[in-house]
Amino acid sequence: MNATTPVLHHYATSPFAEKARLMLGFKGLDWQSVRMPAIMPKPDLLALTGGYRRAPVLQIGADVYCDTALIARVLEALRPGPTLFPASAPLAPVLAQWADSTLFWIAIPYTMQPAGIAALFAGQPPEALQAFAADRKPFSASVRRLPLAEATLQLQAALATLEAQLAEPQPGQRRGYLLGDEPSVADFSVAHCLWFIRRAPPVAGVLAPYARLGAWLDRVLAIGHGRSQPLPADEALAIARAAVPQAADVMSGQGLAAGQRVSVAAADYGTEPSAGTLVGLGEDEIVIRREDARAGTVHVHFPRRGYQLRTED
Ligand SMILES: N[C@@H](CCC(=O)N[C@@H](CS)C(=O)NCC(=O)O)C(=O)O
Repeated sequence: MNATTPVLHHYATSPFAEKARLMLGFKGLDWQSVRMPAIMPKPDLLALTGGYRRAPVLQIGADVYCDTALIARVLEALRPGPTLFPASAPLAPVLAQWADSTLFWIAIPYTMQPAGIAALFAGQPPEALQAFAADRKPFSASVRRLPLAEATLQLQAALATLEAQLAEPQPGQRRGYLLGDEPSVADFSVAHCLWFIRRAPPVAGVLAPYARLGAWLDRVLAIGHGRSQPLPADEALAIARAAVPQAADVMSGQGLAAGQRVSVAAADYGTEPSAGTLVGLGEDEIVIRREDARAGTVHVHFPRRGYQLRTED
Protein backbone atom coordinates (compact mmCIF):
# COMPACT_ATOMS: atom_id res chain seq x y z
CA MET A 1 0.00 0.00 0.00
CA ASN A 2 1.36 3.45 -0.89
CA ALA A 3 0.09 6.97 -1.63
CA THR A 4 -1.34 5.91 -5.00
CA THR A 5 -3.15 2.82 -3.69
CA PRO A 6 -6.89 3.35 -4.32
CA VAL A 7 -8.86 4.29 -1.21
CA LEU A 8 -12.53 3.34 -1.13
CA HIS A 9 -14.78 5.39 1.14
CA HIS A 10 -17.78 3.16 1.78
CA TYR A 11 -19.88 1.25 4.31
CA ALA A 12 -20.72 -2.43 4.52
CA THR A 13 -24.45 -2.31 3.81
CA SER A 14 -24.39 -0.04 0.73
CA PRO A 15 -25.30 -1.80 -2.54
CA PHE A 16 -23.32 0.64 -4.73
CA ALA A 17 -20.34 0.16 -2.40
CA GLU A 18 -20.69 -3.60 -2.94
CA LYS A 19 -20.53 -2.94 -6.70
CA ALA A 20 -17.28 -1.01 -6.20
CA ARG A 21 -15.80 -3.65 -3.85
CA LEU A 22 -16.56 -6.40 -6.37
CA MET A 23 -15.02 -4.39 -9.21
CA LEU A 24 -11.86 -3.89 -7.11
CA GLY A 25 -11.81 -7.63 -6.44
CA PHE A 26 -12.32 -8.40 -10.14
CA LYS A 27 -9.41 -6.13 -11.06
CA GLY A 28 -7.22 -7.77 -8.40
CA LEU A 29 -6.27 -4.37 -7.03
CA ASP A 30 -4.96 -3.77 -3.52
CA TRP A 31 -6.98 -1.03 -1.86
CA GLN A 32 -7.46 0.82 1.39
CA SER A 33 -10.81 0.86 3.09
CA VAL A 34 -12.24 3.93 4.85
CA ARG A 35 -15.56 3.32 6.58
CA MET A 36 -18.00 6.21 6.20
CA PRO A 37 -21.25 6.56 8.15
CA ALA A 38 -24.40 5.28 6.41
CA ILE A 39 -26.26 8.50 7.19
CA MET A 40 -25.36 12.17 7.48
CA PRO A 41 -23.33 13.85 8.89
CA LYS A 42 -20.25 12.64 6.95
CA PRO A 43 -17.66 15.34 7.72
CA ASP A 44 -14.63 13.33 6.59
CA LEU A 45 -16.19 12.43 3.23
CA LEU A 46 -17.38 15.99 2.62
CA ALA A 47 -13.87 17.31 3.35
CA LEU A 48 -12.92 15.46 0.16
CA THR A 49 -16.00 15.98 -2.01
CA GLY A 50 -17.19 19.41 -0.86
CA GLY A 51 -20.84 18.33 -0.76
CA TYR A 52 -21.42 15.02 -2.57
CA ARG A 53 -22.52 12.56 0.12
CA ARG A 54 -23.36 9.34 -1.69
CA ALA A 55 -21.54 6.05 -1.24
CA PRO A 56 -19.08 4.97 -2.44
CA VAL A 57 -16.32 7.45 -3.33
CA LEU A 58 -12.89 6.45 -4.64
CA GLN A 59 -9.79 8.44 -3.74
CA ILE A 60 -6.40 8.20 -5.38
CA GLY A 61 -4.01 10.68 -3.80
CA ALA A 62 -5.65 14.11 -4.16
CA ASP A 63 -8.14 12.92 -6.82
CA VAL A 64 -11.63 12.04 -5.66
CA TYR A 65 -14.00 10.09 -7.92
CA CYS A 66 -17.76 10.20 -7.34
CA ASP A 67 -20.23 7.63 -8.71
CA THR A 68 -19.59 3.98 -9.55
CA ALA A 69 -20.08 4.60 -13.31
CA LEU A 70 -16.97 6.77 -13.17
CA ILE A 71 -15.21 4.54 -10.63
CA ALA A 72 -15.58 1.65 -13.11
CA ARG A 73 -13.77 3.66 -15.78
CA VAL A 74 -11.05 4.76 -13.36
CA LEU A 75 -10.40 1.16 -12.29
CA GLU A 76 -10.33 0.15 -15.95
CA ALA A 77 -7.65 2.79 -16.66
CA LEU A 78 -5.66 1.74 -13.57
CA ARG A 79 -5.71 -1.92 -14.53
CA PRO A 80 -7.03 -2.68 -18.03
CA GLY A 81 -7.16 -6.44 -17.59
CA PRO A 82 -9.43 -8.19 -16.92
CA THR A 83 -11.67 -5.66 -18.63
CA LEU A 84 -14.99 -4.37 -17.30
CA PHE A 85 -15.84 -3.28 -20.85
CA PRO A 86 -15.33 -6.24 -23.19
CA ALA A 87 -15.32 -5.27 -26.87
CA SER A 88 -17.78 -8.10 -27.47
CA ALA A 89 -20.34 -6.44 -25.15
CA PRO A 90 -20.86 -2.83 -26.29
CA LEU A 91 -24.16 -2.70 -24.42
CA ALA A 92 -22.50 -3.39 -21.05
CA PRO A 93 -22.53 0.27 -19.85
CA VAL A 94 -26.14 0.63 -21.02
CA LEU A 95 -27.27 -2.46 -19.10
CA ALA A 96 -25.24 -1.24 -16.10
CA GLN A 97 -27.02 2.12 -16.24
CA TRP A 98 -30.42 0.42 -16.39
CA ALA A 99 -29.55 -1.66 -13.32
CA ASP A 100 -28.09 1.28 -11.38
CA SER A 101 -31.03 3.59 -12.06
CA THR A 102 -34.08 1.37 -12.68
CA LEU A 103 -33.47 -2.05 -11.13
CA PHE A 104 -31.98 -0.41 -8.02
CA TRP A 105 -35.13 1.66 -7.44
CA ILE A 106 -37.24 -1.50 -7.81
CA ALA A 107 -35.02 -3.57 -5.49
CA ILE A 108 -34.94 -0.91 -2.76
CA PRO A 109 -38.71 -0.49 -2.16
CA TYR A 110 -39.20 -4.24 -2.60
CA THR A 111 -36.56 -5.07 0.04
CA MET A 112 -37.57 -2.25 2.38
CA GLN A 113 -41.02 -3.75 2.98
CA PRO A 114 -41.72 -4.32 6.68
CA ALA A 115 -40.33 -7.91 6.82
CA GLY A 116 -37.20 -6.83 4.95
CA ILE A 117 -36.62 -3.82 7.17
CA ALA A 118 -37.04 -5.99 10.27
CA ALA A 119 -34.30 -8.33 8.99
CA LEU A 120 -31.95 -5.53 7.89
CA PHE A 121 -32.22 -3.72 11.22
CA ALA A 122 -32.38 -6.82 13.44
CA GLY A 123 -30.53 -6.29 16.70
CA GLN A 124 -30.41 -2.52 16.32
CA PRO A 125 -32.31 -0.10 18.57
CA PRO A 126 -35.49 1.47 17.09
CA GLU A 127 -33.66 4.83 17.00
CA ALA A 128 -31.30 3.43 14.33
CA LEU A 129 -34.21 2.79 11.97
CA GLN A 130 -35.78 6.15 12.79
CA ALA A 131 -32.51 7.97 12.04
CA PHE A 132 -32.09 6.03 8.78
CA ALA A 133 -35.65 6.81 7.65
CA ALA A 134 -35.25 10.51 8.54
CA ASP A 135 -31.98 10.65 6.56
CA ARG A 136 -33.29 8.87 3.47
CA LYS A 137 -36.62 10.74 3.22
CA PRO A 138 -35.15 14.00 1.84
CA PHE A 139 -32.31 12.08 0.14
CA SER A 140 -34.67 10.19 -2.15
CA ALA A 141 -37.64 12.61 -2.22
CA SER A 142 -37.09 13.22 -5.94
CA VAL A 143 -37.51 9.51 -6.78
CA ARG A 144 -41.03 8.16 -7.24
CA ARG A 145 -41.33 5.43 -4.65
CA LEU A 146 -43.03 2.38 -6.13
CA PRO A 147 -45.83 0.87 -4.05
CA LEU A 148 -44.85 -2.64 -2.89
CA ALA A 149 -47.25 -4.47 -5.22
CA GLU A 150 -45.87 -2.60 -8.23
CA ALA A 151 -42.25 -3.04 -7.12
CA THR A 152 -42.85 -6.78 -6.73
CA LEU A 153 -44.34 -7.13 -10.21
CA GLN A 154 -41.58 -5.09 -11.82
CA LEU A 155 -38.94 -7.05 -9.93
CA GLN A 156 -40.36 -10.39 -11.06
CA ALA A 157 -40.43 -9.17 -14.67
CA ALA A 158 -36.81 -7.99 -14.43
CA LEU A 159 -35.68 -11.26 -12.84
CA ALA A 160 -37.41 -13.30 -15.55
CA THR A 161 -35.69 -11.20 -18.25
CA LEU A 162 -32.28 -11.66 -16.61
CA GLU A 163 -32.92 -15.40 -16.24
CA ALA A 164 -33.73 -15.61 -19.96
CA GLN A 165 -30.59 -13.65 -20.81
CA LEU A 166 -28.53 -16.28 -18.97
CA ALA A 167 -29.93 -19.15 -21.07
CA GLU A 168 -27.42 -21.07 -23.19
CA PRO A 169 -27.08 -19.17 -26.50
CA GLN A 170 -26.85 -22.55 -28.31
CA PRO A 171 -27.48 -25.96 -26.74
CA GLY A 172 -24.34 -26.89 -24.81
CA GLN A 173 -22.82 -23.40 -25.16
CA ARG A 174 -22.05 -21.67 -21.87
CA ARG A 175 -23.07 -18.14 -20.93
CA GLY A 176 -21.42 -17.56 -17.59
CA TYR A 177 -22.22 -13.87 -17.33
CA LEU A 178 -24.94 -11.53 -18.54
CA LEU A 179 -23.31 -10.46 -21.79
CA GLY A 180 -20.98 -13.36 -22.52
CA ASP A 181 -18.55 -15.75 -20.99
CA GLU A 182 -16.63 -13.09 -19.06
CA PRO A 183 -17.98 -10.57 -16.55
CA SER A 184 -18.60 -6.97 -17.58
CA VAL A 185 -19.58 -3.86 -15.65
CA ALA A 186 -23.23 -4.88 -16.22
CA ASP A 187 -22.79 -7.98 -14.04
CA PHE A 188 -21.62 -5.86 -11.11
CA SER A 189 -24.47 -3.38 -11.50
CA VAL A 190 -27.15 -6.05 -11.58
CA ALA A 191 -25.43 -8.05 -8.81
CA HIS A 192 -25.40 -5.25 -6.23
CA CYS A 193 -29.18 -4.86 -6.51
CA LEU A 194 -29.81 -8.59 -6.01
CA TRP A 195 -27.12 -8.76 -3.27
CA PHE A 196 -29.24 -6.24 -1.35
CA ILE A 197 -32.38 -8.38 -1.68
CA ARG A 198 -30.46 -11.45 -0.48
CA ARG A 199 -29.39 -9.55 2.65
CA ALA A 200 -33.03 -9.65 3.79
CA PRO A 201 -33.84 -13.40 3.97
CA PRO A 202 -37.58 -13.01 4.73
CA VAL A 203 -38.09 -11.34 1.33
CA ALA A 204 -35.28 -13.00 -0.65
CA GLY A 205 -37.52 -15.93 -1.67
CA VAL A 206 -38.50 -13.79 -4.68
CA LEU A 207 -35.16 -14.85 -6.25
CA ALA A 208 -35.78 -18.60 -5.77
CA PRO A 209 -37.61 -19.40 -9.05
CA TYR A 210 -34.66 -18.12 -11.10
CA ALA A 211 -32.05 -20.87 -10.83
CA ARG A 212 -29.63 -19.66 -13.51
CA LEU A 213 -29.74 -16.16 -12.06
CA GLY A 214 -29.06 -17.52 -8.56
CA ALA A 215 -26.05 -19.50 -9.79
CA TRP A 216 -24.82 -16.43 -11.72
CA LEU A 217 -25.19 -14.25 -8.58
CA ASP A 218 -23.16 -16.79 -6.57
CA ARG A 219 -20.46 -16.64 -9.26
CA VAL A 220 -20.30 -12.84 -9.33
CA LEU A 221 -20.26 -12.53 -5.53
CA ALA A 222 -17.55 -15.22 -5.33
CA ILE A 223 -15.24 -12.81 -7.21
CA GLY A 224 -14.91 -11.19 -3.81
CA HIS A 225 -13.43 -7.89 -2.76
CA GLY A 226 -9.71 -8.43 -3.35
CA ARG A 227 -7.15 -7.39 -0.77
CA SER A 228 -7.89 -4.35 1.37
CA GLN A 229 -6.53 -2.78 4.53
CA PRO A 230 -8.52 -0.55 6.85
CA LEU A 231 -7.51 3.11 6.83
CA PRO A 232 -8.69 5.76 9.32
CA ALA A 233 -10.43 8.69 7.57
CA ASP A 234 -7.86 11.13 8.99
CA GLU A 235 -5.10 9.24 7.24
CA ALA A 236 -7.00 9.34 3.95
CA LEU A 237 -7.23 13.12 4.32
CA ALA A 238 -3.48 13.26 5.06
CA ILE A 239 -2.85 11.29 1.83
CA ALA A 240 -4.91 13.88 -0.10
CA ARG A 241 -3.05 16.80 1.56
CA ALA A 242 0.34 15.34 0.70
CA ALA A 243 -0.53 14.60 -2.94
CA VAL A 244 -0.77 16.76 -6.05
CA PRO A 245 -3.94 16.23 -8.10
CA GLN A 246 -3.69 14.95 -11.68
CA ALA A 247 -3.66 17.52 -14.49
CA ALA A 248 -6.98 17.94 -16.33
CA ASP A 249 -8.22 19.76 -19.47
CA VAL A 250 -11.43 21.52 -20.42
CA MET A 251 -12.60 20.45 -23.89
CA SER A 252 -13.56 23.21 -26.30
CA GLY A 253 -16.98 23.77 -27.81
CA GLN A 254 -18.91 23.39 -24.57
CA GLY A 255 -19.23 27.09 -23.70
CA LEU A 256 -17.15 26.62 -20.55
CA ALA A 257 -13.59 27.54 -19.70
CA ALA A 258 -11.06 26.39 -17.13
CA GLY A 259 -11.11 28.62 -14.07
CA GLN A 260 -14.87 29.25 -14.01
CA ARG A 261 -16.63 28.87 -10.67
CA VAL A 262 -19.05 25.94 -10.99
CA SER A 263 -21.08 23.53 -8.95
CA VAL A 264 -21.85 19.91 -9.76
CA ALA A 265 -24.74 17.89 -8.38
CA ALA A 266 -26.38 14.54 -9.09
CA ALA A 267 -29.46 15.06 -11.26
CA ASP A 268 -31.51 12.22 -9.77
CA TYR A 269 -31.32 12.07 -5.94
CA GLY A 270 -28.88 12.96 -3.21
CA THR A 271 -28.39 16.25 -5.03
CA GLU A 272 -26.14 18.11 -2.58
CA PRO A 273 -23.81 20.14 -4.83
CA SER A 274 -20.02 20.29 -4.75
CA ALA A 275 -18.65 23.72 -5.66
CA GLY A 276 -15.23 24.63 -7.01
CA THR A 277 -13.24 25.81 -9.99
CA LEU A 278 -13.69 24.02 -13.29
CA VAL A 279 -10.41 22.36 -14.24
CA GLY A 280 -11.54 19.46 -16.40
CA LEU A 281 -14.35 18.72 -18.81
CA GLY A 282 -14.33 15.72 -21.12
CA GLU A 283 -16.93 13.74 -22.98
CA ASP A 284 -18.00 12.06 -19.79
CA GLU A 285 -16.13 13.64 -16.94
CA ILE A 286 -16.30 16.89 -15.02
CA VAL A 287 -13.41 17.83 -12.73
CA ILE A 288 -13.48 20.64 -10.18
CA ARG A 289 -10.67 21.89 -8.00
CA ARG A 290 -11.41 22.81 -4.43
CA GLU A 291 -9.40 23.83 -1.40
CA ASP A 292 -10.23 22.26 1.89
CA ALA A 293 -8.81 23.01 5.31
CA ARG A 294 -8.41 19.29 6.02
CA ALA A 295 -7.92 17.71 2.58
CA GLY A 296 -5.81 20.46 0.95
CA THR A 297 -6.18 21.03 -2.81
CA VAL A 298 -8.23 18.25 -4.36
CA HIS A 299 -9.72 17.50 -7.75
CA VAL A 300 -13.22 16.08 -7.50
CA HIS A 301 -14.35 14.08 -10.55
CA PHE A 302 -17.94 13.37 -11.63
CA PRO A 303 -19.46 11.64 -14.65
CA ARG A 304 -21.25 14.06 -16.98
CA ARG A 305 -24.15 11.69 -17.56
CA GLY A 306 -26.54 12.02 -14.63
CA TYR A 307 -24.90 15.14 -13.17
CA GLN A 308 -25.74 18.84 -13.52
CA LEU A 309 -22.95 21.33 -14.05
CA ARG A 310 -23.91 24.92 -13.20
CA THR A 311 -21.80 28.05 -13.51
CA GLU A 312 -21.78 30.21 -10.40
CA ASP A 313 -20.44 33.50 -11.85
N1 LIG B 1 -25.14 6.69 -9.06
C1 LIG B 1 -24.47 6.56 -7.78
C2 LIG B 1 -25.47 6.08 -6.74
C3 LIG B 1 -24.87 5.94 -5.34
C4 LIG B 1 -25.94 5.71 -4.27
O1 LIG B 1 -27.16 5.86 -4.47
N2 LIG B 1 -25.48 5.32 -3.09
C5 LIG B 1 -26.37 5.13 -1.95
C6 LIG B 1 -25.89 3.95 -1.11
S1 LIG B 1 -26.06 2.44 -1.95
C7 LIG B 1 -26.27 6.32 -1.03
O2 LIG B 1 -25.40 7.14 -1.20
N3 LIG B 1 -27.16 6.41 -0.04
C8 LIG B 1 -27.12 7.49 0.89
C9 LIG B 1 -25.91 7.48 1.76
O3 LIG B 1 -25.19 6.48 1.81
O4 LIG B 1 -25.68 8.49 2.43
C10 LIG B 1 -23.30 5.59 -7.94
O5 LIG B 1 -23.27 4.85 -8.94
O6 LIG B 1 -22.35 5.62 -7.14
